[in-house]
Amino acid sequence: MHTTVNPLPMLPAARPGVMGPVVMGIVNVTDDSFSGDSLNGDAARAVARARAMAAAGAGIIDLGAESTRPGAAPVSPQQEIDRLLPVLDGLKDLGIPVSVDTRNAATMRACSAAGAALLNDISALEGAGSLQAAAESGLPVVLMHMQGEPGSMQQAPHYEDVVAEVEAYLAARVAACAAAGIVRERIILDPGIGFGKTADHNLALLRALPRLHGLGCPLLVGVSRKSLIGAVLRDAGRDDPGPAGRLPGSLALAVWAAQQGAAILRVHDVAETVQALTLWRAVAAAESGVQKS
Ligand code: 7PJ
Repeated sequence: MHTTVNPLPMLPAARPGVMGPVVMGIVNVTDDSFSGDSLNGDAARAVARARAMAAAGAGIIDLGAESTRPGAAPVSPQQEIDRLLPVLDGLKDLGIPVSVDTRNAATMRACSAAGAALLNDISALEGAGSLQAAAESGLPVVLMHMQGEPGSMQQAPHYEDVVAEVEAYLAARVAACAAAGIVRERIILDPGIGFGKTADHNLALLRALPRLHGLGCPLLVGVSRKSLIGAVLRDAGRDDPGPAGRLPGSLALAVWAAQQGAAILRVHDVAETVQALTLWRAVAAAESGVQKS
């Protein structure tokens, strides 16, 4: 008998009757020098946060141990692995897939062996050995566009045509994956909002999501609390409340991305995003109100 295995079981296509994007909850596992807790304490907190997000309606958890903020302390693959494995272990029975946000081949290998269900790479598997590690894992992958490197990418982002260039880059990475044995059916693409982009670049990409669907893969969009929101507010003569105050803007962009067909939304505020999407879904699925006879 021939059985078809869905290579992306966490996506909407695998959830009959449920429309709209899956919410991916962001869990950062970092040394918290403020609290001074041990690594074990951090892992326990990360596990608790992931469980709360799953209970609030997240469909995927994205675990990351490397900060990509400018000026952030570099993390070695071994440190990354040491932070991630206890959390993956603590989430074995979570019931929803756990993704790992990493640029390192060694971390991909260790985490896939430890139960990760998805590899999320902001460098689109360009790192040394990453294509091979991802191919060997058999896991689905997220390929994200970034111009430059995290430490300096916001200094002078430049494109002649941001949408065409992001589209061409992602197409080239899909081809590189195919050559390495990662089939298109296992690939999720991401325009990389905020990664080497001005506010105008980011807005153009958010408008172009339908065009990016032409690449033939589901799209992941990450806008949650990003500086794009602050930049747009300042342009409109409003104050930027800073990351912790950007929830309303994050929700507006999440609903926009949902309407444009995004498959996964990567967010910090799971319960709030699930509420916004529930209302978006109700309107999108509503009957016309015209009496059928
Ligand atoms: C993204 C990410 C994103 C994907 C981060 C932040 C920065 N991975 N990792 N897409 N952003 N795929 O959350 O502000 O947009 S870290």
